Amino acid sequence: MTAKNNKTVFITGATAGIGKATAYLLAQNGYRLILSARREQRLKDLQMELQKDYAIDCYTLCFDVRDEAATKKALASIPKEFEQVDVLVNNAGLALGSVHVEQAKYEHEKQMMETNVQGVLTLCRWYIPQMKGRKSGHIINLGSIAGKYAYAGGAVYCATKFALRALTRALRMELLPYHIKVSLISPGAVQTEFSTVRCEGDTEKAKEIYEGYMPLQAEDIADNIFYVITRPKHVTVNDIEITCTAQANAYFTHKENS
Ligand code: NDP
Ligand code: 8X3
Repeated sequence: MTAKNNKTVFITGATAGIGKATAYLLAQNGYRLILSARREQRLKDLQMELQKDYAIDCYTLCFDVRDEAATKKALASIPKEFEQVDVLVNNAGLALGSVHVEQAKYEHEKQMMETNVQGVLTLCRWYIPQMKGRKSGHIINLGSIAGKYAYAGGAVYCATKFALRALTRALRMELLPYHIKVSLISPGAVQTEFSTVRCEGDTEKAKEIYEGYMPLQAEDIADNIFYVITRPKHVTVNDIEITCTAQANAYFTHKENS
């Protein structure tokens, strides 16, 4: 039986990859969870599994972070017992396409900007007032090495993650008097549905991205998130940059058979 933890963690983008792995790890450690994403059935299945296997309190919310009104409506519907959020993990995000700017689609750019930047801001705006009121809380944003090293074919995705890094730093300063922690985790390549989404469902192309080396796994980043959450009250991890051993940065990955 899992020992209960009295902290509530809200994870956006919990239906796949890093968000889902984080939900498992935190459930194993008895945290109360609020999990969100757009795919409702996946959320329900995950909730059932976590409640059954770890006997945790788990609430799910289905909404698109790009839709401010829908997001606020969903957040306002949260029952009293899940009202206090101690840790907000802004994880929902995506890249679409790997083409040069002049070939890129406006709709893709819009979706990346609205998900990776504005979605994060909407969630922050909702939870910061209660965190300020309690003078405690923690916001963890999922950045990327793409937010540190811009690369050709990733202009807009990189721009969203550079923006996220900037807003994370500004938030850290704004929230300093309120003892609210703000952390950024910036991974390199992680083997998740991210590449399938980026390649617009072309699973063969997505698979090739991870060939010839051992990429990070979603569980590696969940482990980072758990570490960041479990530091003592007086310690804040501001920034983690993490890559697999075969990757130095966005430009250099050592592939064995290429
Ligand atoms: P996945 O594609 O595996 O998971 C993305 C999650 O985000 C899904 O649960 C998806 O759920 C959710 N999501 C996407 N768009 C929306 C939306 N508009 N509204 C609500 N939820 C949404 O990717 P990862 O787990 O790899 O990515 C998680 C985060 O990590 C992202 O911010 C990504 O940029 C970042 N990252 C990923 C890296 C990688 O190589 N994989 C490396 C560095 C950073 P649903 O579709 O059900 O809505
Ligand atoms: C995802 C990592 O290198 O595909 O954020 O941009 S990368």
